[in-house]
Amino acid sequence: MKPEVLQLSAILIPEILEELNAHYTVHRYYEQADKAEFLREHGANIRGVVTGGHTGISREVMEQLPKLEVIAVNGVGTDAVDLAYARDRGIHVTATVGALTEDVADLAIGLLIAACRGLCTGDRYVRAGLWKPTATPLAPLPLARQFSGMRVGIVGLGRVGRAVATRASAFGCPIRYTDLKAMDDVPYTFVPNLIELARESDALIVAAAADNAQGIINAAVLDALGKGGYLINIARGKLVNEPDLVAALVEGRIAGAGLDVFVDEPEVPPALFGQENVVLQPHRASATVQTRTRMGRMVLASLAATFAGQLPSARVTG
Ligand code: 8YV
Repeated sequence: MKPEVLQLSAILIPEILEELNAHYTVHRYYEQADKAEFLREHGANIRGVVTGGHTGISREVMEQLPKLEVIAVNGVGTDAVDLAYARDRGIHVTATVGALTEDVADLAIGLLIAACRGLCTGDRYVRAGLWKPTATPLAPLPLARQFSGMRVGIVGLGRVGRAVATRASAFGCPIRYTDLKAMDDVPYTFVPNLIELARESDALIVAAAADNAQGIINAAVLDALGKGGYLINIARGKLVNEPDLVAALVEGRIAGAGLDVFVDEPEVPPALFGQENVVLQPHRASATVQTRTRMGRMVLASLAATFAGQLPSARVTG
């Protein structure tokens, strides 16, 4: 009999889905109208869970899956899984560490360039037919802010933070970073204090894990970043105090932002929709065919190893 797997978030690569369906009896939790009833009926048979980094799995659902052996996170962040509880029960939690680093770093730089160069504003301007020889000089597009050479501050110098630093360095940007401690294998300047880092940066890029941090980018940090500063978040929405960020953007206390993640996805603060100084993405940093295929393969490998009685190599639970 095929092992039963509960899928908590969509997988968009057909070949990965085909393989998943070929080897397992897959229940798509997000398609269940009555989730409580579904868990009562099938919870006791579920041996594996596939979920996204942001989606994770609640402890309440885990408690209704007594035979659960593995939670394969199709993402790098495991902050939405209770790892301590999983360890206590001997459930492996795996993540796609390393598979999406380049894409996430690419998007961080893309968002920063889009925000400071006004790419989306320019796109809207052209589409609206406003680019005409007769366009009134009273309402021209404002000049943009140069990206090359910007002082970039990175919050969290893990895999993604380092990949962002490599890219920004190639644009001549001096790099500073903050983390729990200084790293001796990088040529970048360590700034222990986040407010200090913001004060010394033209752009702050949030690339930290969110397991133990919440709301660290608050009004004080944003005011230190200041009127000319940009905030980029490709990590987790909850790392930012969203009301503080919205206020800073609306009041022009920072220059702009590029956001791929939000506190309560897919909810986005409506106040941001009218802000020309913000570039918004629907949590798509890892959403390329190449990366999602790599991630999907890692998820399949984690399930296969677990059900073969082996330790999955991508486990983060030790
Ligand atoms: C993914 C993420 O988009 O890696 C993560 O932790 O949040 C994202 O890169 C998500 O996990 C896709 O399911």
